[in-house]
Amino acid sequence: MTYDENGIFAKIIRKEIPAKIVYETENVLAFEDVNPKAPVHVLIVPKLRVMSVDDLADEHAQVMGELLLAARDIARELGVNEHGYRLVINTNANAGQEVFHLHVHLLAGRKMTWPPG
Ligand code: DGP
Repeated sequence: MTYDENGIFAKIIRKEIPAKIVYETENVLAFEDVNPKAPVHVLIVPKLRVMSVDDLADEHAQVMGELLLAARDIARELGVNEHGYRLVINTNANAGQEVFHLHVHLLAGRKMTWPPG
């Protein structure tokens, strides 16, 4: 599989289709999930053309660090950091990945169960 330049998140990053953007830096974009699974459900994506964690190269370490720090800042901005939140990165078929542009789900606003189904 190769990265799809016309994929949904590539279009959101290029602002070709709308999304409720909650955070943006040079390397990272975050927006509300269209089909939320919790009261707060934000998707945090690197602007890199990377399909999944399995597609990462060592040179992406800096941007992936920025992604995690973005999650920290977004959780604080949305006021969910103290009660808590879950970060999820689905990778390939068994994890249920549907969109092949690497993304972190930030889920919050309700009690979550463990382990995930
Ligand atoms: P995953 O299963 O990890 O690949 O999650 C993909 C998520 O992307 C899923 O929770 C729904 C969300 N999603 C799919 N299409 C769109 C879209 O067009 N806009 C937004 N905001 N989210 C989308």
